[in-house]
Amino acid sequence: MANLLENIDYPSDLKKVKEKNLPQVCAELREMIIREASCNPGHFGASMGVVELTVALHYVYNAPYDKLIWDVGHQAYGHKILTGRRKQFHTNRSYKGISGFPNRSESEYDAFGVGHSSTSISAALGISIAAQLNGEKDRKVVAIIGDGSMTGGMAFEGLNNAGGANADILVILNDNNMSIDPNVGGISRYFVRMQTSKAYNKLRSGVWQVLKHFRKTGRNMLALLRKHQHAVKSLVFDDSNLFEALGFRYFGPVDGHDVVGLTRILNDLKEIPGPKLLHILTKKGKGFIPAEKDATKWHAPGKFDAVTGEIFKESDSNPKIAKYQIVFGQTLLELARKNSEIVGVTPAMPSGCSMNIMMEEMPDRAFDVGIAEPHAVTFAAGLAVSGKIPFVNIYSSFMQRSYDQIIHDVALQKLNVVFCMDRGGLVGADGATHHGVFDLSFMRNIPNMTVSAPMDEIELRNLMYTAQLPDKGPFSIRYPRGNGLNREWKTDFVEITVGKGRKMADGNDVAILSIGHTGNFVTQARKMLTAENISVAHYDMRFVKPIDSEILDEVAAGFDQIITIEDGLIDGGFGSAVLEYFASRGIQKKVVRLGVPDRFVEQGTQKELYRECGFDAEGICQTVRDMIKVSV
Ligand SMILES: Cc1ncc(C[n+]2csc(CCOP(=O)(O)OP(=O)(O)O)c2C)c(N)n1
Repeated sequence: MANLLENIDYPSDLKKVKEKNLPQVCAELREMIIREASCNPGHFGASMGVVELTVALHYVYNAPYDKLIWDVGHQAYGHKILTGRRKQFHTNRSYKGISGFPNRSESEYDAFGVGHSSTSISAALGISIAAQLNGEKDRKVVAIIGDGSMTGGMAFEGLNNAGGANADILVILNDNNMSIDPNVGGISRYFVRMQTSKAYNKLRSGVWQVLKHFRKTGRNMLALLRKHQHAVKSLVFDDSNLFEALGFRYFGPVDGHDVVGLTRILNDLKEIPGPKLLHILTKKGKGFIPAEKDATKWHAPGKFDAVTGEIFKESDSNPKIAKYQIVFGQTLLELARKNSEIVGVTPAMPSGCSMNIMMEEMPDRAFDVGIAEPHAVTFAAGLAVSGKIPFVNIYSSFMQRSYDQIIHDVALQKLNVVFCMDRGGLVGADGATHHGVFDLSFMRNIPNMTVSAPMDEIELRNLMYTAQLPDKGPFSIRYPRGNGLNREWKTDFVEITVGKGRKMADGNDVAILSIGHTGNFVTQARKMLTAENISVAHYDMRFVKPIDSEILDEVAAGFDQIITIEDGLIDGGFGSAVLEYFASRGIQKKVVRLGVPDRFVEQGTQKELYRECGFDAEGICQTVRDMIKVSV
């Protein structure tokens, strides 16, 4: 049969396909995702798992009038391909290309911008209530959320509100029993029980009653239920069901890989008013055997061979150079071996931040708490109140979720919690939702908080060592995505004096103050500038708070022109801290602040984005040249 996908640009084209040919569309969609993701890497397993659901949704619903809201959005590749972006899909996640996540400015089919988890139900409720207020009674609103994202508190806040509001929304729970790592906690166990327990294994009479109300369409559902009695279990009106208790009508669990079955169920559910939840069972990575076998590895595998499934090493990967996350993971374990009070906390990112290294050796002392950043921080506060020293590792952009918990539960009580923020700074292909560019700004205005950023992985180790020494109080350490520098990083621990930076190089013309890994750009820039007979002093400040006043006084005394550089938002960040220090002492100097400007930066490689923002080595050189030119 001719290729069907080639003729599908929009859902209107998909709707012309005969129902019996939908499995072929799914096969072609899968093939395209494999082909594209193998050479242009991104998220993989999640999109593969929802191919049938995606096709069924666009077959049944009338997007963009009907609103489909993907939670996290890392599973929306099929949705993108079916909604006008098939021909651009090869630019997925690349500079100036399409975003790896649903993005309202990219397409009217992307009903809500996402990237962070557990927002879909709240957003769907808002959209549904707005439709009610606007008199758009026929508008359908669907939230699609994974079992991992269902562990996030916001998902429950949304369910609670929606159940009480009697809003007309459908929540589809895509249950593949996985987060990035295996899903954790009571909810995850509950979902497994729902699939296996005898109580859920029989068809309840309620389902027949509900569906009889909707006779014409109901017949489809009944036929499907009859056909799949072995696999399809259904519950209706059962208060022992969590979702029912919250005010939702629960349907399922059903086979999420039966595309025809799904279209029929969705057609039925369209006719049922009020809050409904359809529980579907899928396999992450479905259709690509290596991905089915190791879902964690294939969450975002990088480039791979589309036939053999061999995952290629990153082109810049030097086996001797470790990623910052590995240095964090190994160092945490080393410290935990020496200090029995140390515990580890990660909200659903054990392999992402490498806390799995500690988990393997010390399963009792390292905790995956689910996709629950606010909870992770307050849980750590509880541990700290009892004398433990928690290392909470949260990607910088996800830490935004925990702001009140950091202030109210940790800093206000001056607790010894160490916040390790991985992916601090521009992260690259994940784009605007994931850039960790706010943390220096939002951490430095919290009383009691130490705010630090290592220039390299040895500094990271030493900062981690320092943070777990007695009475350090709340201590944040942020480091970037990617590789460190030194070949031999397993050095002996050295305590770093809190609030002390270091002079890296002398110079006469301009002083550059750097924080974190941007110091390495300065090192490169100095080499280029020295060749031009321009002499630049360089200080690695290490701490944004407390800031090193001795260095600042020295710089103020010796230089008229100063540059600050940070891989973070300029406004309110490190450079602002320097300016505030100078202003408070009446010091008037020309200070140029380099970093991320006051706008959202899209996706690209980190290199491309550093360039765009002008704080890579070339950007520094240019800034220095311009300053010198003006002053001559
Ligand atoms: C607030 C937040 N924390 C962490 C993440 C990182 N993250 C991306 S996908 C994912 C797992 C999601 O699991 P699930 O919802 O079950 O979807 P699946 O990948 O299994 O399809 C996590 C933890 C995130 N996107 N947002």
